[in-house]
Amino acid sequence: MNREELIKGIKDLKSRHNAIIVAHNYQVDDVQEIADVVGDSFALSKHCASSDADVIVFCGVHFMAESAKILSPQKTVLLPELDAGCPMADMVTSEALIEKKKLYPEAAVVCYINSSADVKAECDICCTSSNAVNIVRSLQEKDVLFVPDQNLGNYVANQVPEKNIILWEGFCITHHRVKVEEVKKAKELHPDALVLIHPECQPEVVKMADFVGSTKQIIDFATDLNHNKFIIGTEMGIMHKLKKNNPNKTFYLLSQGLVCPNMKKTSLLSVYNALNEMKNKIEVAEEVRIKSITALDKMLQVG
Ligand code: CIZ
Ligand code: SF4
Repeated sequence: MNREELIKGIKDLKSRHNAIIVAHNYQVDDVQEIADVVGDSFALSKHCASSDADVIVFCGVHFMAESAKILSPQKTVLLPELDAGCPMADMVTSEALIEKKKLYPEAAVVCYINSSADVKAECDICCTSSNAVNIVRSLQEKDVLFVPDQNLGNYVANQVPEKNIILWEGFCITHHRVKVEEVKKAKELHPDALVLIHPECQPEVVKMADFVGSTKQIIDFATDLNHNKFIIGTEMGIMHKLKKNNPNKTFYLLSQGLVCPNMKKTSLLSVYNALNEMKNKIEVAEEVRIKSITALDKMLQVG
């Protein structure tokens, strides 16, 4: 099938199965274009929960489809590429976390949404890169065990100095490799561009940013600001929406290394195949789901 046939086939399958397609901001352009909604993981999961679709095709990585399933247990959730995982999320297991918690019995346990349902089930509260600072600030406890991203944890620690943040040694392979030299070079090449950086980058890199934020915050900032040149320090998939929303502004990707191989696995063909065969269903054991939804609900209460 060629591209047009695939797009037409996906549309037909969508209406036959009463399905919606949601795509993360890091997906390839073609997949973003066929999606009903494009956004960050939590916004997409919330959208899925409030939709009346029977089937959700989640174009993203495993923990994201799992979060959608946690919030929509009665719906069928398909992950087009079953081996699209998040290496950072895999850097913490529930077993290792249970052991670590024994060392810090007084600490609140906060998990970044980039974690498995099993890990979320062991945490007090979840956070995203949009709300991590507010979530940690809202806690009663002074000690906070933050998993799995050491870089986001470090960023939060700087913003909320009254807390004692215990870091986990996880990191995003894509954001962690951005170098200070690359930021310096990009600034030299584009001196009048503002530098927007994701907090999954290392602290020295984050320090050089004009603005630090999640994918949604970066898109909103660049769209709303009366400025027209930006250097973008997050995964390259975000460039599609930035350019589409702002045809008169110029965006430079900070580093050619800002590619998440797992996010790039999903294609029109894999979306078509998943829907056609109704395959790659994501399941979360009910006991784990109930425990993990508590961490997500608590995050929602903080807002
Ligand atoms: O929560 C998300 O979707 C992730 C992983 C990043 C972001 O900044 O949106
Ligand atoms: Fe995981 Fe990083 Fe890829 Fe996001 S960009 S899915 S954190 S590996």
